[in-house]
Amino acid sequence: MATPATAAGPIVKPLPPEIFDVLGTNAETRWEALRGQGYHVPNDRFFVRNHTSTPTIDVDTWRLTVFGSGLRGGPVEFGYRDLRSLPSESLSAFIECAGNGRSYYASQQGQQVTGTAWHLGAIGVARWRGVRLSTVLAKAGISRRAVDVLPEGLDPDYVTGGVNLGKVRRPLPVAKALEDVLVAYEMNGEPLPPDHGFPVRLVVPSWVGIASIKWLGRIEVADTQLASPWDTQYYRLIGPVYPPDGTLVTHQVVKSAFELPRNAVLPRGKQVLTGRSWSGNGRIRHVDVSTDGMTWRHARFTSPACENAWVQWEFPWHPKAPGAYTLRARATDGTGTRQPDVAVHNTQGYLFDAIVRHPVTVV
Ligand SMILES: Nc1nc2c(c(=O)[nH]1)N[C@H]1C(S)=C(S)[C@@H](COP(=O)(O)O)O[C@H]1N2
Ligand SMILES: [Mo]
Repeated sequence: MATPATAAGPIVKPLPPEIFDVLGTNAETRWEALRGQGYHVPNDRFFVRNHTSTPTIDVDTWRLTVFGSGLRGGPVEFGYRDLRSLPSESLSAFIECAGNGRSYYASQQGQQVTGTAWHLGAIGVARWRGVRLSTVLAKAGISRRAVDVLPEGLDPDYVTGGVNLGKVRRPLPVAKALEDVLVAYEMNGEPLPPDHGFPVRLVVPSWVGIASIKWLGRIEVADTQLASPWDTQYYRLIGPVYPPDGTLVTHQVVKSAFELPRNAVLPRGKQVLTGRSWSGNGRIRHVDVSTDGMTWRHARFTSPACENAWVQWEFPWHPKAPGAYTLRARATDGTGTRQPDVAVHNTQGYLFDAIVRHPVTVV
């Protein structure tokens, strides 16, 4: 009999160094690997954030169990084919880690933060297909008294600092769960790849990535508020400007990135800079680019600017002299919020929204 294949590391898919930077159990997409790509990030270029490791799940025995005090009756189970036979829906949405950009708290602002030191590559936009969570919850008999749902992954327990925090799980208020959340089984027209949650994951548009639980196994529905370390200990903004127990992180913030390597070497003469901007608070209205830190000009949009996803843009540039330059892009989102020069510090380094200074050398 063949030996079951075991993954060499926490991530199953290949991680070629020209596409990914590996950070512990995670892999971030290099922004230069998105240049020339379309609106959606191909599955083999999409960043991976694993608390532990990608599990192998047998789809024939896999079940999603929905249970709890917020149902009118007892637990309800769904198999993979049950879900696939329900009405399906597709949407384009980003999944972005709340800590995306975290390394810039230290490198741009000289501030200490804990957590994975991502640059800006802990984001991707995909076309997701699946069943609305509202449809699944209706089938399971959600009651009008339901307050919170608690989706839980099937990956190994998360153990940190000698403490077992259990399965990766995070409560979601019923209002959001019923609004626009997808129980997704397809990513860019293919079954979900193992690293991205096969057989099914949640996609929670506009919210921090932790809400989009992968390898979904159970959903508790409760008529009381639920809690987990992922909303009491992590994913809270803690710092001088916040209340003592912090502020819960829900929506993502506005950000921009150039599709260039850090410290890119660029030729002198006419060229076109490209990038993308996004926000968890409405579509991007405009993007300004500066190559000298003083003057700003609008970038030209080369894709639609979609809510819950991003906009692609380009900016013609003609550097006349060789030397070191600092590129800056700053977006304004649907609420009129423009990226600031400095992000407000929080101890765990979430939601870095400041303009990122991108050094390049012209030769
Ligand atoms: N079960 C489970 N779900 C999870 C995680 C995890 O480790 N286990 N990581 C979360 C975090 S922090 C992020 S940012 C996204 C990343 O999704 P991706 O790996 O498909 O890019 O998945 C979320 N869902
Ligand atoms: Mo994350």
